[in-house]
Amino acid sequence: MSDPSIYPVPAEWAAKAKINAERYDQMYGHALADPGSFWLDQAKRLDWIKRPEIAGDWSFNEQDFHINWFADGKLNVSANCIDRHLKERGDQIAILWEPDSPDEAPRSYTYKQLHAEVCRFANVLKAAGAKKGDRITVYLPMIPEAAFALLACARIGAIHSVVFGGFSPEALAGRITDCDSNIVITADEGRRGGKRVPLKANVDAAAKHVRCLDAVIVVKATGGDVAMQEGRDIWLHEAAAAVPADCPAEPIGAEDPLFLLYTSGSTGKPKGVLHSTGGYLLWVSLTHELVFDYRPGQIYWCAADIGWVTGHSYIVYGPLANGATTLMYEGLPNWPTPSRIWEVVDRHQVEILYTAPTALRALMKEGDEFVTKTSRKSLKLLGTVGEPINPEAWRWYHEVVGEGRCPIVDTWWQTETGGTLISPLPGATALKPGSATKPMFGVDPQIVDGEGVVQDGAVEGNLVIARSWPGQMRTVWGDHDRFFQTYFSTFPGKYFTGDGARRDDDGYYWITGRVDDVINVSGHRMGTAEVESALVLHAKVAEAAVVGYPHDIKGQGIYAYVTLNANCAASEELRSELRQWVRTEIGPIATPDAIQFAPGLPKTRSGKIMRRILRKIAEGDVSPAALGDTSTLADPAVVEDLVANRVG
Ligand code: 6R9
Repeated sequence: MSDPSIYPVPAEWAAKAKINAERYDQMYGHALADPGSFWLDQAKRLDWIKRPEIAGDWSFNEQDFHINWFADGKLNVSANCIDRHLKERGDQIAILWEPDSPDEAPRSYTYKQLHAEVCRFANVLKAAGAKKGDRITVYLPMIPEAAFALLACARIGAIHSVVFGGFSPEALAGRITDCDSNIVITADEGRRGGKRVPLKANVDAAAKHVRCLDAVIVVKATGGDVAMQEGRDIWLHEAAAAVPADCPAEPIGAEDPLFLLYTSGSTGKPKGVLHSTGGYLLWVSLTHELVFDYRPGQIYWCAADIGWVTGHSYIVYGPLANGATTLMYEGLPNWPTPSRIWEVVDRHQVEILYTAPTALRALMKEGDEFVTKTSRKSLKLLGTVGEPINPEAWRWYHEVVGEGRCPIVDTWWQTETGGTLISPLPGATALKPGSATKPMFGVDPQIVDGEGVVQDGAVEGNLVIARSWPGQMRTVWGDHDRFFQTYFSTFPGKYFTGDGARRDDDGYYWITGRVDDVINVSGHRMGTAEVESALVLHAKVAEAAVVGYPHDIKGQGIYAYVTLNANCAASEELRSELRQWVRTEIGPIATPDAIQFAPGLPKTRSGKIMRRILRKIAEGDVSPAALGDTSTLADPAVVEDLVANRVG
């Protein structure tokens, strides 16, 4: 009884939610049967300067490859996220900001105030020479000005390229150069977990390797000492005082670019993923409203960083397009204590919380009392994103955090997809821990085998999407051929996600992880996520990462890196216990060949485990050339420990 494998839609959700099961089926059917009428109807949720008369016009085939949505429409994203709300909810809080330190006062901006901030910011950009189509790099901490900057770019039709504030000067320089960006927006310093991040100094260091830069706009965030270069550097507050208060929103074609976002460098050189204006905004607005069942007045918190796509789509654009109150948090989930997230929830009476499994696992490891000593009574709905959530973490989120009261939406999507493609809708979808469940309207997922043959029924394979959806990326900046090759050439005529997935008898999708992480043991395909999930079910295991490595007899063996809970000691007994544990949980073919106890796993700053490095260590190939660039890791020292203590 305590661990059901399916959680039905609670009766009150079925009755009150915007979308119930029947409506989901009806809308899902309509979107596939008659996409033109479905999407032109959905387009009415946005304010258009010129309403579109055509919806999707696309082909994934090489001969006439193109993707357009609402191409004859014109709109402005910033006007949709701000101006159109002024009449009805000008005095409602748009952005609620929680600073790094709990001792500091939160700040908030109503829609009216947001309008004023964004207009001035847009005029500062214009005064600095920015024009429609220019690329503007945004290298900011999690402060309200980050949202203002994005919306100011959108207001004048400039293309923003946000670079995560944790990236090094080298990484920043590479991204500035790749898109030939002429303006950088930064701050004196950032703050996270009580530490200062020298953002302006990093920009100065990056600028030495960059030739395209004309201006650096600097937000005074901490008041820390920075060097200002005459003729190039501009204080935002000084420039803002010198420009007009109003800035008309530029009419922008629906297919004109809105932003560029470089994907993390785990495979090859980072790609500048380009999103366009109309289709993207429609997608994030629709999914934000329906996946979270958002109601005006609710306090909504997406605990991501604006440096990742989740921050773009679900801190800024989706919520603000819907007139929401969106909470932005500057700091870390576990600082100064592992209770911080829950304290922020209580302080601001957050009703909807959206976070990543990695954060949940880290907090879970600290013990329940950090959660249970807070109230959390305001919470109504919980969400996750970023990686498969193991059922154990799902259940902890559901039982301990949500006290069994809040549905969990496990949203599967990618930087490339713009917004959520597969997710439960809380009033429509019964939940299964670890499953992202069902596709959004218009999303046509298929599972194909290695040859691209579509598989029916309950099956596991490569996840492809057979049709275009409005929020889809439009190109890789500067390399349209790479866009086609990366996503449309593996399985011709389809968008290849790079993920593996299983579909069960109920038509639910279970993402098994990146396909490049699938291990083939003695001819059996196995999701690394599956083994990891089994390992973390063990009471002593906090986190696990599993990779394949060459094995003489089996083809590939299973190498497991295991982080233990606080106060649990590594031992040979525990090692064999864990091997036996996985054997019983999944079956003998899943038994790890090697288990390495690791105090920490190599993660990107967005929390993704760098499997490339783990695979190399498992293979015994630990030369610097093999390990590659480890500078983008949250904690590069982790790698040294892993190398020193590898097993086998
Ligand atoms: C939004 C985001 C994309 C990759 C994706 C997949 C993994 C994201 C997931 C998930 C299982 C979920 N992923 N959400 N896997 N369940 N709910 O994270 O974008 O940083 O581009 O990562 O993340 O492997 O392909 P991005």
